[in-house]
Amino acid sequence: MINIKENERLNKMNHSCAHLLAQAVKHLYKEAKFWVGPVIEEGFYYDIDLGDKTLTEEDLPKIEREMKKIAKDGKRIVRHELTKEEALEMFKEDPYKLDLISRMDENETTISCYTQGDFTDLCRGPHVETVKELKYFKLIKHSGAYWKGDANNKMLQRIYGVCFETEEDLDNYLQELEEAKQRDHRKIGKEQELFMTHELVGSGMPLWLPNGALIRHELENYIYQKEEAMGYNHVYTPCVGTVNLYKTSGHWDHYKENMFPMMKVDEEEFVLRPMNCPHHMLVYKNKMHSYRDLPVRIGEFATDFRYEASGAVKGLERVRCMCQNDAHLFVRPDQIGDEFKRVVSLILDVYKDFGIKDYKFRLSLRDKNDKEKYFDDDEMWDTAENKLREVLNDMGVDYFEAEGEAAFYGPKLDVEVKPAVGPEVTLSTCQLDFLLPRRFELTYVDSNGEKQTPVVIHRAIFGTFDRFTAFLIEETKGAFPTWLAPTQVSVIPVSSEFQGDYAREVTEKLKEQGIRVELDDRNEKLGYRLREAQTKKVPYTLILGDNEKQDNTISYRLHGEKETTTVSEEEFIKLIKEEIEKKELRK
Ligand code: TSB
Ligand code: ZN
Repeated sequence: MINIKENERLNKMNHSCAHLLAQAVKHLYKEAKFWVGPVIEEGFYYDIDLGDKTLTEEDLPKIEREMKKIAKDGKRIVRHELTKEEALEMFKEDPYKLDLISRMDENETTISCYTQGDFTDLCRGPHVETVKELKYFKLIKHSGAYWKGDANNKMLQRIYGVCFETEEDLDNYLQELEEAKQRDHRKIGKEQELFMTHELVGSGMPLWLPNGALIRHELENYIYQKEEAMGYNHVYTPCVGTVNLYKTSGHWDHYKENMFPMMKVDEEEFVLRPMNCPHHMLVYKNKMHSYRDLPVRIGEFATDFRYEASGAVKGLERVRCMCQNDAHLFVRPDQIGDEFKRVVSLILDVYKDFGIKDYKFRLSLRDKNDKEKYFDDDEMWDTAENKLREVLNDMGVDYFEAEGEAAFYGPKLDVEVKPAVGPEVTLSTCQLDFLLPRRFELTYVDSNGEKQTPVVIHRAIFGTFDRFTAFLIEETKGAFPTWLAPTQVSVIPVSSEFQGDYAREVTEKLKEQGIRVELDDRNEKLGYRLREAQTKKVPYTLILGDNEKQDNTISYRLHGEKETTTVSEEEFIKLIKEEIEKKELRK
């Protein structure tokens, strides 16, 4: 989708359209007061105080009609400049504008306003010449938004919209938006019974239903095998730790706002863990290590809890209870490059297996001025950051750099992907850490018999099973490759009366072969049952009629295709088992 913020002309039009929206709202709701109306990647929004009124679905078309009316009238958009005093006087009845004016830069002596007809808004501009230029726009949705994003403040009404130069552009955009909605993992997750949420469990705490759990199980087996082959040792550790554990690691000082609050049990103070590194440090420390044993690779499918703002939680993509595909690799300084390279290769390998092509590597560095978040040791940071850069350049991997995105303990390489709806998120991550091994006083004995401190690489290939599954649902639009599909084969006798016994026999045979198969011998029309298998996106639908029964054959139809292929039972079993075994992607 086009990034409107980055397109000069569209940016200007969307900004003007935000003013047009505000003007229309003011016409309809006299008491309306306006906070800010910025242009965003997807168009624009305006945060508005409507007193006690909460917008409903029916309000948007009304506001849109008023916008059209004003636009048709075609008033010019005129810029004026005021002194700060004049502006304070002009907006003296408006606490929101007064707040904005009072926070303006000391050096800003003049303040600009834009007027169109009966409406004036404080604004830096630029704008289009006249509202007549705004023809092809649409209000997309509305939501509540706390003033300044602070839950202690008043909830304002946010209206989102978008504006284009031509009708065709707007239509294309709306169509893309609709397609994105169809791909949204929350929608497919419900339709295919992959996961659910319940207010009694809590927000950001999804429950994986049997179909989703099957997918997750396959993902676990897949990555476990890869990691085992690469010399990882997997452990199980508790999803709580004491406050002291997190004080030792530094999370208590640097990560507390992302953690659930402490709970006291007898004399011990516990927290739900937000990360698994401290536990793995202790596993490493449980025995002596020689330089020859390194790298030591400790992996775990580990449950973590993080405080995510209630407005930020989203399906499986951003949750408060998550399971990381985590590992901590304890290496000698001379092994950093090689081990980091192996992790990046594993990421590339996994993405290839899943057919993921649309992603970006982000090298996340510290913000040199933020001494509070990042521990203060320039040399350590520079060494770590340069090392990562060097390996990436060496591997010829494309990446961009982002300051201020590092973990508090070190720089990292993140893989960024774009969900169907909403901003980019990180899937995989690989992080370099010189700090935690020191804080836990980890050692290994070098070739001279001296104690040295190892370096730790934190890495999560899937990130979390939660987020990866969300991404996979959207990538595949719910049509999972056969090895992952909760139901791999749907067996449909043309008539349950005449071919029901044969269909049951075939179903049993496939089950014996470990294939996830469902028999649909309901007394429903064939067309209806075929359509349902299509909607559920089952990879193979077997249609068994008299011919098939007589010849002991199978006619199958692949999801999304019309033609049927007839093969012997053995052939079918061979072909589907091979496809599952090879973890083939859908064609
Ligand atoms: C890799 N200590 C490291 C670990 O060893 C760590 O926790 N890194 S992390 O904070 O970046 O988290 C790992 C991954 O979890 C992220 O890359 C992201 O893919 C995933 N993740 C983070 N927050 C959430 C969340 N709220 N919901 C779902 N997945 C999340
Ligand atoms: Zn970690």
